[in-house]
Amino acid sequence: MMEQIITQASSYAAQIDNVIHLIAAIVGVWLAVAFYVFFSFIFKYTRKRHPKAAYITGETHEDGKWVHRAHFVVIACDVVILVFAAMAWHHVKQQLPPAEATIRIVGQQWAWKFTDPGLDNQLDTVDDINTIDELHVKVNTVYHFKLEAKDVLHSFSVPVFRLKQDAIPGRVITGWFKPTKTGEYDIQCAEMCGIGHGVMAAKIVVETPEAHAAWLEQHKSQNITQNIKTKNLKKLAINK
Ligand SMILES: [Cu+2]
Repeated sequence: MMEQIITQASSYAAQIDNVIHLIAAIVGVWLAVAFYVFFSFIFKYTRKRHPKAAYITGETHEDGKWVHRAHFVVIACDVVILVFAAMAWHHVKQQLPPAEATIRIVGQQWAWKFTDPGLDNQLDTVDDINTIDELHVKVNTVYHFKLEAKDVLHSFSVPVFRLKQDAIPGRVITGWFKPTKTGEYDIQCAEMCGIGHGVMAAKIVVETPEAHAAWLEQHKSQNITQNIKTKNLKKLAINK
């Protein structure tokens, strides 16, 4: 159902959708029951058929049963939802499968900066590739991300991955995702972060290993120069 509305493009998207389906099904049944009772009472207890209203306090054991029984069923439904939600949470947020690549994501007013480890697959080396508002990743690869915020709270959200993670100034938050479908998808900031929040959109390009290798090759020389420049500037600052 959810996949018809929005593509599933990560390894855990289906599990999260299943929790949404479960909640929709349970709530849907209760909605139908509530409407059935509501309308049947409207038709059954018309003024013509029952001119005098009965005053029911709910204090007798017989009356109380109608409240308690419904309560227990609602609690049972809550427990079922909790179990499936906790399983999804554990898989997505508390497990960290071994990384095949690690990227850095920095949110700031009002753009996303991405750092790809480059050809050596190591962050903080000279061949790192920095991009603004455009993230390139390889399909079927487990990525760890190091998420940071430079100024205020942001939230890194990739709807097709069913991924959303707050970025908090002063903290480096590690998470993971595994893209499963090639294509270009939206990245959004999902936390009000100032007047430009609405324009803080970016895109993620999930590509085949060959296309990703070509992208790395295409960007390496340009970024090596940029990084060396930055390093030299840092050195100059230290020497002063
Ligand atoms: Cu924002």
